[in-house]
Order: sequence, then structure tokens, then C-alpha cells
Amino acid sequence: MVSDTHALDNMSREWRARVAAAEDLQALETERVAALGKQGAITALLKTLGTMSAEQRQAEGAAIHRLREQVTEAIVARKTALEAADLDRKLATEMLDMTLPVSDPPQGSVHPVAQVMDELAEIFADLGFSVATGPEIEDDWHNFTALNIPESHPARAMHDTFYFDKCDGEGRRMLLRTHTSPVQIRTMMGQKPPIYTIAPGRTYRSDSDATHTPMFHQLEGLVIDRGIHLGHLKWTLETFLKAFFEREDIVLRMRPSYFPFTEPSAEVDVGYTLVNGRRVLGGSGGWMELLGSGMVHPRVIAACGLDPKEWQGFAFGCGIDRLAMLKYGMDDLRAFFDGDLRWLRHYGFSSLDVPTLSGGVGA
Ligand code: 2NL
Repeated sequence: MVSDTHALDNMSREWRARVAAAEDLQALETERVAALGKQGAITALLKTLGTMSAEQRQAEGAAIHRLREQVTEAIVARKTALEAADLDRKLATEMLDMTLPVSDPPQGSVHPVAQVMDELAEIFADLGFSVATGPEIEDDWHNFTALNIPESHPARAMHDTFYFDKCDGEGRRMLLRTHTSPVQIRTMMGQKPPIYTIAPGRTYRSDSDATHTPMFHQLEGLVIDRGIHLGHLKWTLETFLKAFFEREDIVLRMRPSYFPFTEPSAEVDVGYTLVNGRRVLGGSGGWMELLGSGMVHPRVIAACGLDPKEWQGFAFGCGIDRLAMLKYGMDDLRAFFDGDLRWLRHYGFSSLDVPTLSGGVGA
């Protein structure tokens, strides 16, 4: 009979030798299954425990369990050793020499949207703003409810918003964020004012034509502090746009408007001048709408757990893709997302460029 103590010792030695001889993780797994799998040899021994008399189990049970433990330990030790050897091999063979020069001519380029995002971060960092990011898959509370957007608001409708079939653990409907405002909501809920932040990133709306793509990029800005008023908003936008378009003659016009999350709200137009039939930003020969903005609605401030009597702020939002088109003279939004390398080679930026503001319209 196999299960006398001497035979069990032999069996343990044998299995541990097989485990130690496994040359790779796959061979080790084969040994593990042969010993401890459903049909394994040691599993079969363990099963005999149930059929033994009490005296027999007392005599041999502990030895069988010890066998199982010894072999299990050997497998774990071998696995650790094989994994470490694997990693060493990878580190030795997949080494990258970071000191090699770039290929000549350089391959790849920075997408204009990425370039503009870097420029925006640079400009706002100079003004003391931080850059915040957050999930693209959101829930309807952070995307709509906290922003004072009522249940019946058209923006919530199926044809504007990409909804998921499932709700989250708290029964909130999941969706692809339709703006980056939920990032700012999370910022307000997670940190104490004063808050000076921008939220650039991907946003989604079920919309597709020459000027709308289902995925687009938005920049939002948010300030929460004491005694903030529309004058701060206008100065901030003016300073931002002058730096971004690299022109001192940028003129803004604010028109009353309506958003559920700001009160009062203002649409911001930028003046342009016609130069050889082309619109060039600067001056005030005509106006184009560029941003939406306003003073953060007290209900939004309260929804984030802040006292609207103590804290006020302004917020704004605009399309990053549109900013890129205006600055770098691109006329078709859809080309941004076609992945056509010829377009990228034409409009892309060198990956060695530092994202300063040179190389744009003012250069
Ligand atoms: C537009 C308009 C806007 C905001 C975005 C905002 C965010 C928070 C609170 C209040 Cl957390 N407002 N964002 C405010 C006004 C306008 O965007 O036309 N976007 C493309």
C-alpha cells in the first residue's frame, strides 16, 4: 500500500524532484496538475482519507497532508524562481538604449490636439491654474445632476448622450461624459477652495456631421474663491486668448446667454478682421463665438458641499479642436480623427518641440 509513512516520504521526494526539474512555467503547471489537480496523484491520496477508519486516518492523515504541503511549497518556490529568471531574461534582452539618437528622418509627430493641450496647460499654469483629469465613463449625477441640469433637459436625451446599459453600485446611470464639467465637480468635492483649475480632455456626444464628431475635446476652466466676479472671468479669458493666439489685439465681446450651471451666463465672441477674404483673429471687424461661460450657479456650489455664501466662482468651456483649427488654419474637423498619416505629417508637430508658444501664428 502506498500510504505508509515511508512510501509517502518517497513520494514527496519524487514530486519535489519533478517540480525542481520543471524548466519553465508551463512545465511546472503540468506537474502541478499531475500532482494536485482534480485528477492529480496527491489529490487521489487526499480522497482516500474519507474512506479510512478513524485509526488509519490518525496514523496516516497528518503524513498525507504534510506531503501535500511540501509539494505545494516546492511548486510556489519553483514558480518564484522561474518568474524571476523570466524577468532577468527580459531585462537582459529587451533593453532599450535610451542614449541612442532618434531615427533620421524622425518618425512620428505630435497631433495638433495634443500640442494645443500642452499649450493650454502652459498658459494656465502661468496664471496659477492646475490641470485636472477624471474618468471618461461617468455617472449621470456627476455629469448632469450636480450641474443643475434637470431630469427633463434635452442634453440628457438618448440622442445626445451615449448611455451604458448598466448602472453603478448606487443605481446611477453610466454614460460617456458629455463635457469635462464632471472633472471640476470631482475637484470641488475633493479639495478645499480656493480652486483654480482647468480640465482638458475627451468628451462624447451622439452627433456627427461636418462640424461635429462623436468624440471631441473640451477645455473647461473653473475658479472658486472669495469675492470672484465677472471682471475676473473676462480678464482671465482675455489673457488666455492673447497668449494662445499670440496677439495683443484680441478683443472679446460677452453676450448674455443661458446654461443651467452658471448664473449669469455669457457667450464669448472673439473679434476678427478680414485679410484677403480670410478671417484672422484680432480687431473687431466681425465676431465669432468661441466660448461659453458664466458665474458658477450657487446650486452647483452647494451640490459639491460648499457654502455658496462664502464661495463664488466662474467657469468656462470651449472646444479644443476648434481652438486648434483656428490657430493652425485647419478647415475640416473630421480630418482630426481620420488617422491619415499624410495629414499628420503636414500638420503634426515635432516630438522634440518643447510645447512653448512658438511655431504658431505669431512665429
Ligand atoms: C460651452 C459652454 C461651459 C461651464 C462650461 C462649468 C463647470 C462647472 C460649473 C459651472 Cl463645474 N460651469 N462649466 C460653464 C459655462 C459654459 O461651456 O459652450 N462649452 C463648449
